[in-house]
Amino acid sequence: MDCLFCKIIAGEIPSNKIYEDEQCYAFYDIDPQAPVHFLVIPKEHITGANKITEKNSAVVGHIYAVIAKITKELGTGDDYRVVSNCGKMAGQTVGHLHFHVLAKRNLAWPPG
Ligand code: DGP
Repeated sequence: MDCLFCKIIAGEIPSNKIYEDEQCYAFYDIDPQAPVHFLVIPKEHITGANKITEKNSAVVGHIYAVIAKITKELGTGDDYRVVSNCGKMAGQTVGHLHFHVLAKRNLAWPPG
């Protein structure tokens, strides 16, 4: 499958991995927007948040639990933002569901 993030999961494209289990993969973003900025992705190829269904949604809860664990390990405290851009207008550039985790700076709201 011609998917950048599937290739990262498969190890065909190198990444700075933080965590991996049977359901998801976490790695640092190549273009960090905060002192801590990593991505967590399901191993299943889901193209975006709009393709989450009752059937495949369990991984989303798992990913949030993994994020809580990783942020603790990275010492971000309880202050972080989770973002999943869906569609071009929202800024999605990679067609594989991903959750950005940003921490260790003050984050403005609303985002641009
Ligand atoms: P989004 O724009 O929401 O679809 O986020 C895609 C993110 O993926 C963006 O912040 C940059 C990151 N990214 C793109 N290509 C690579 C890559 O090859 N390696 C890593 N580590 N991150 C990448």
